Amino acid sequence: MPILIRGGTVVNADHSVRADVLVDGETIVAIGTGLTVPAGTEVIDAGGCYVMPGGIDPHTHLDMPFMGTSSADDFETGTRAALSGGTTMVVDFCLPAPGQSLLAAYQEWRHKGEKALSDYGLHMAITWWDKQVHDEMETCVKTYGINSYKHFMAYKGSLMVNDDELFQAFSRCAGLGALPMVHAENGDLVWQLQKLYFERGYTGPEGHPYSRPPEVEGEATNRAIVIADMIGVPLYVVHTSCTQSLEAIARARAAGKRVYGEPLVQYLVLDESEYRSTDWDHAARRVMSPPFRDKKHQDALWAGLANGTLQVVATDHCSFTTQQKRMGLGDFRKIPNGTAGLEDRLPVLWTHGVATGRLTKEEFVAVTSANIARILNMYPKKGRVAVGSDADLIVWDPEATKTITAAKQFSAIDYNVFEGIAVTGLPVVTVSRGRIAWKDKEIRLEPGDGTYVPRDPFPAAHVASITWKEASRPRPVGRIEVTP
Ligand code: DUC
Ligand code: ZN
Ligand code: ZN
Ligand code: ZN
Repeated sequence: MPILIRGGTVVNADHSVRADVLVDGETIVAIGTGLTVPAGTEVIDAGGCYVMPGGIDPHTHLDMPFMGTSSADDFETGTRAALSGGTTMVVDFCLPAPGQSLLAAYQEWRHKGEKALSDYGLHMAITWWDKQVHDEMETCVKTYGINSYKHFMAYKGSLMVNDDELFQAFSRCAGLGALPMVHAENGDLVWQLQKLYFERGYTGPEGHPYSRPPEVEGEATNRAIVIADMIGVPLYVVHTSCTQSLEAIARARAAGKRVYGEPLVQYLVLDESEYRSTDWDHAARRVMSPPFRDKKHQDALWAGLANGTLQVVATDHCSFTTQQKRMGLGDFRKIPNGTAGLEDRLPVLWTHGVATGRLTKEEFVAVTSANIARILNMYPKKGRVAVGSDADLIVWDPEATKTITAAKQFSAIDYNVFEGIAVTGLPVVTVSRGRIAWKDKEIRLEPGDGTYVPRDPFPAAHVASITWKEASRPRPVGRIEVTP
């Protein structure tokens, strides 16, 4: 059934305008005033509201085997939570098991994704390097529509890759037009610090942030940037949490490198003091990597978003129940790492960003949707309210309020790290590919309604590597013949 969203202000990343939006089938077919609408059109009153592109969360781990368990939200509960909070697409990570073919991992994640209510895409993680990985990356890019590859510089002994492997994988990305991404923490240092603090008796969650200080993130971010620059490939730094990492990204961008940074909404509002709670469960529920930081880092992250050094606000949604977190009782190194945020990302960011004047509503659209759609090469199909774009839309009431509580959430876990936070600004209607997904505080879509979104290679990856080879970098002078 066609849908007319009437009387609202359409907000895109570049400008806002009072207009109605007509949706027919899966796409937006008209924007303007006095539109002629087909018989049987469902009319949604958006008076006093903003009509924005649905949120895209490019960093989720749904149903992911990790640290001896599996994340609690799967593609069903995760995308339901997402839609209720105004996010209409997630991009999750295929994580091949040790020795598993990338192609098999892709099939496995597509199978998990069959339960999705919303659209989804996939990145691929590279957790070791060999000829098979090299060869299979081509099929992933050209046939499966995966144009982004995640590398863990931490999790020594399981997911971590070293500089040799980063160099080879980044080079392969450059050749295929794919975007390398990094989890930037120096995994050797983390390993040593974990051992040190554990042996000193810091066995509870308070040991977690001590073992992963901002310096280890800053070092790894800078190292990944240098490696990407040697190859001339763009780089996306996931979960940027601290000034050290932000500064490395800012330096790179000032030098003309295409480096992108992604703070999480958790880092913008929650801080390290959470780990000093005397309630073990409270602290353990907030254990994720990188950890929440001292408050002083937050102003820098907000500034980075406003000035464009950082482009995307994500969640790294990787939820574990309290029961799962208790796997780490007596040893913080065994607490499954991860926090949830899919449901709350937009309202929390609006409340702490737009309502406080740190971000404009257009910047809000940029960092929640449009920028990542561009970076992952799916713009303007996604990330924009425009004729011909997918009808992934939110009707956003900037005056609507609620207090976040686990008692009312869609996520499968039994707590919420934002518990008790009052938010102002909520999606009253979410439209996903032309269907009403969320209205009157009810989810209207079913598992399986979501569609996999393949993505074409990233043109800038090719351009950057060619430019590097041809021109931009001083090349070694010719070989010098030495004669006796
Ligand atoms: N960090 C987390 O906290 N969870 C999932 C993986 C990661 O890098
Ligand atoms: Zn299947
Ligand atoms: Zn990570
Ligand atoms: Zn992650």
